[in-house]
Amino acid sequence: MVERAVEMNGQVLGSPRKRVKRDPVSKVTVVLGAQWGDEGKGKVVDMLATEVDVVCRCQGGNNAGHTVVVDRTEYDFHLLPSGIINPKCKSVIGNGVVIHLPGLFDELEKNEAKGLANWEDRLLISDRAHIVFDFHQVCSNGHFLQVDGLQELEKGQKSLGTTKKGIGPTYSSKATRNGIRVADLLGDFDQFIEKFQSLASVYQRMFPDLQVNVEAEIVRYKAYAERVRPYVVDTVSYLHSALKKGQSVLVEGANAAMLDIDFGTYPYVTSSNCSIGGVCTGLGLPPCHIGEVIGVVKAYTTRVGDGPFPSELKDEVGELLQTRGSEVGVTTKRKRRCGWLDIPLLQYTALVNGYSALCLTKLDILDTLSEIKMVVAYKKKGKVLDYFPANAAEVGRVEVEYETLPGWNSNIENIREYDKLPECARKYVERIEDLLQIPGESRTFSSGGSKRMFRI
Ligand code: 2SA
Ligand code: GDP
Ligand code: MG
Repeated sequence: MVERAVEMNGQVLGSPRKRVKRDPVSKVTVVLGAQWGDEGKGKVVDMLATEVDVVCRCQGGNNAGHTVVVDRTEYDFHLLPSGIINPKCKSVIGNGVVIHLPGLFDELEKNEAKGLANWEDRLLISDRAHIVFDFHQVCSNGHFLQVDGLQELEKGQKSLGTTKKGIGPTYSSKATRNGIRVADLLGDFDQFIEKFQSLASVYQRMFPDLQVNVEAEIVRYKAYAERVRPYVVDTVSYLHSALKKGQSVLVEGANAAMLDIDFGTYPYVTSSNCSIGGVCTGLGLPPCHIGEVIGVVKAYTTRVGDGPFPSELKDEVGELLQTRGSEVGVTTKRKRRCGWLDIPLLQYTALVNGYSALCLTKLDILDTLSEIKMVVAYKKKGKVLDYFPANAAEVGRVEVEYETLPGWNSNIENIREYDKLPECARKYVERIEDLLQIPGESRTFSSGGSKRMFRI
C-alpha cells in the first residue's frame, strides 16, 4: 500500500513510501498486583503458566515474595518468576529487575531441594539487569550495617519499612548511572573491577560506617560471573522472537500498583514501576504487544511496611484477617497490616493499569465474619474525593465511607464453581464487580490440589 507523504506547515517531510506490514505477533498476558502486594499473584501466575511458553519478571528484586503451593509442597519465590515450576516454561528475568546473585543461587538451591527441576535449561537472565551488591543491602549477621539498612536507620521514626534487600539503593545507583549491570560483570573483568571500586567508594563516602572488603568482593564476583554466564542473554531479542514464533508469554508483576514509585503512596513505595509501564520498560516490550492485563485483588486489603492505609483495622477483625489469612511477609516474616477492601484504591489502580480482568483471591478468609465492610468512598471535610491523593499524609487523613454487606458464615474453601458459592459471597463479589466495572468476562477456575477457587 502506498502511503501519503507527511506534511507539516505546508512542507513535505517525506516522499511516498511503501508501508511495511507488521507481522502478526502474540500478545503478552500480564498479571499485576492491584493493592499493596501479596494479593496471591504467585498462585495466579502458576495456574496460568501451565498454558504458556515463557514467563517473565520485569521489575523489583528479591524483595518480592510469592508463595505457590503445588501438591502440598510450598515454594517461595523472590527473584525467580513463579512460573518456573512449570517444567515446560522458559523463565525470563528482564532488564528492569535488580539481581542479588547470591540470593538468586540460594533461591534456586532451596527450590531445587523441594523438587524444582531442569531450571538450568529454562532460566534466562537479561544482560541489562542491574546487580544488587551486599553493600546495597543490610548485613544479616549484625556486625555492620549496609546501605539499605543505614538509610532506614537515618530516617528513624520516618522509616519506610523496606525489606532491606537493597532494592532502593540499587535502583538509585541505576538512576545516577554508576550502577553495574550483568553485562559489565560478564565483559572485561578489569573494567568491572574499576566500576565496582568506584561504586563502593561512592557509598563509603555517603555512609562512613559502611564496610566493604573490595578485594574479597571482587574475587567472589569473579566466581559469580562464571556461575551466571550460561543463563545470560539479550532477553529483548529473545522475547521478540518468541512472540514472532507465536509463543505465549506471561508477565508476572512483583509488588503492586500502590507500591509503584510513581503512582503508589510515595515515599512509602518500592523503587520500581510495579504497574503496567514497568512491563514495557522492564522487558523492552512496546505497548502494542500487551494483551490481557489481569489485576489480582485480595478480598480484603493488606500492607507490609509503613505508610498510610485508610481501611486499616487495628482491632480484633484486623487480627482475625491477619491470622486466618496467614498474613506474614514471605521475605521478611513481618506481620502484614490488615483492613477492609478499598474500592477507591482499586478504582485508582484500575485507571493506571487498565485491567482487562480481575482475579479475586482469599475470599475464604472472610468465611467467619457475620458482617463485611468495604470502603466505597474517600472524603475530605465531608466531600467525596474524585481523585486519589498524591500526598501520603493526605491519604492518611481521608475520611472513609463504608458499605456493610452480610457475611456468609460458612466454609467456602473447597468450592470450585462460582454458582456454588453461598448467595452472600456471590453478592460480595458482584458488588465489587459493580463498583469497579472491569470489562473482563467472568470465568471460574478450579485449580485442584490445595489451591483455591478464583474468579476472572
Ligand atoms: P523495598 O524493600 O525497598 O522494596 O521496600 C519498600 C516498600 O515496599 C514494600 N514491599 C512489599 N510489600 C508487600 N510484599 C512484598 N514482598 C514480601 C512479601 C514482603 C515481606 O511477599 O510478603 O516479606 O515483608 C514487598 N516487598 C517490598 C515494603 O514493605 C516497603 O513498604
Ligand atoms: P504474592 O506476593 O501476590 O504472590 O502473594 P504472596 O504469596 O506473598 O501471598 C499470598 C498468600 O495467599 C500465599 O500464601 C498464597 O498461597 C495464599 N493464597 C492465594 N490465594 C488464596 C486463596 O484464595 N485463599 C487462601 N486461603 N489463600 C490464598
Ligand atoms: Mg508477596
